[in-house]
Amino acid sequence: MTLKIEVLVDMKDLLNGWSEIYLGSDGQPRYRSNNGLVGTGTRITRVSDAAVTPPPPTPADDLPGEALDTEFHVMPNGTIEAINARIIPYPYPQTGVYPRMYDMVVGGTTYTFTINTGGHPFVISNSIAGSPSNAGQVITDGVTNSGAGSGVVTFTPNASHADLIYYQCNAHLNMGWRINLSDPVILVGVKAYLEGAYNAGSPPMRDDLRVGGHIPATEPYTALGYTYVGSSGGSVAPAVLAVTGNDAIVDWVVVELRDNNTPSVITASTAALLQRDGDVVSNDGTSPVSFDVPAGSYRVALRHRNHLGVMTLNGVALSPTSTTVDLTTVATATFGTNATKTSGGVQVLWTGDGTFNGQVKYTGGGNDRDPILVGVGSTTPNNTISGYLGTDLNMNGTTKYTGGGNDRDPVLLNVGSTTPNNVRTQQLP
Ligand SMILES: [Ca+2]
Ligand SMILES: [Ca+2]
Ligand SMILES: [Ca+2]
Repeated sequence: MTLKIEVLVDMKDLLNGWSEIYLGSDGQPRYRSNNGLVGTGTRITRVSDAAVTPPPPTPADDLPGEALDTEFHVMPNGTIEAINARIIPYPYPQTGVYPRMYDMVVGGTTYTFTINTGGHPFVISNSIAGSPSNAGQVITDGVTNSGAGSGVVTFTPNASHADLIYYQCNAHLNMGWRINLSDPVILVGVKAYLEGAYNAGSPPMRDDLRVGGHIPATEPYTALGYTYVGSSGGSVAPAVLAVTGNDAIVDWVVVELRDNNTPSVITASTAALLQRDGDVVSNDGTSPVSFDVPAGSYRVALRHRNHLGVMTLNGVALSPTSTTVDLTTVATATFGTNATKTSGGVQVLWTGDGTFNGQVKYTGGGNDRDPILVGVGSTTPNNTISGYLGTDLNMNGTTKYTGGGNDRDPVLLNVGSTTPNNVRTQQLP
């Protein structure tokens, strides 16, 4: 959805800020100012809402006769005002608990503000106070043209924004009001096995990295050069890594939602955790992975730091109800050819990409074998080293070049034992 909102200087109250803007049950925008002025249409334009499926309205939260789905509020003036069918005593405190407004500013959606406020620069802020207390509180992440007094400001909320933020005049106190950001609206329950941690035919996966205390508290992919879309990585609490059994954590992974029509485009991505039984969960260790994007069809991709990533061939309809995407079965078609490996009757992600470049390569420049040897020491090939290392391709906490259970053989095996010059390439567009 694109929601276009015009913020005009004559719609604000000098003491109390811009007027309240909301959408009525007929989908038409309305505004009302602190002096009781109610208007429709001309100043507020909803460009398109074709992609939006609003959550069902809660009658108690609605204005009489209205199914609100977007509201921007300003401080009221000196009277009692009914908002969402409740009588709210005046004056409002500037902070504190308010009757819950309908939260419909959705992460991942771009909102367009057309600004014509003269000397009142328009910003999105973490503070309700406004200038000068607004200093350092202005949000620029996801905002274009912040501070404009005229022209267009766009705001695309993402997961790094707080649930409650504000739009503000950046030159005056108390001119602005709150924006409620909705909670993540998409849940996805990916299931997958990593070959390196999987003993063929005998699930669940091993959690040797966790047992050895090697899994880092902060996701590792940023450090490997991966750039998240719409999220900022994350960390895991020690208690989550203390869980044992089938839901014990095997490693960090990345879940990507890709554009269904142009699957080379990553719409959103986030760090997540993989359990021994294959469940990919959020950083709390148990919940499905969530994204701040509208419901719809997405290709779902899974990445791992030393395995080849994989993506569904088809779009998956995702919604606030978690949808399972089981990459362990051939029944879930995947993009490309042999995107996963069959092992013990299930599909597993190919191990061997210790360099995280999308290729498993045994010989030649940029191969995945040499870093193993370099890691243990080029002149001491029988040496082993332990830790959270990309070169630990069988995910047992140790990097080993020679002898039983080494990390070199999986590279050769996955390019083809008799074709060591082959390169196996990740099947992602
Ligand atoms: Ca599980
Ligand atoms: Ca590689
Ligand atoms: Ca190893």
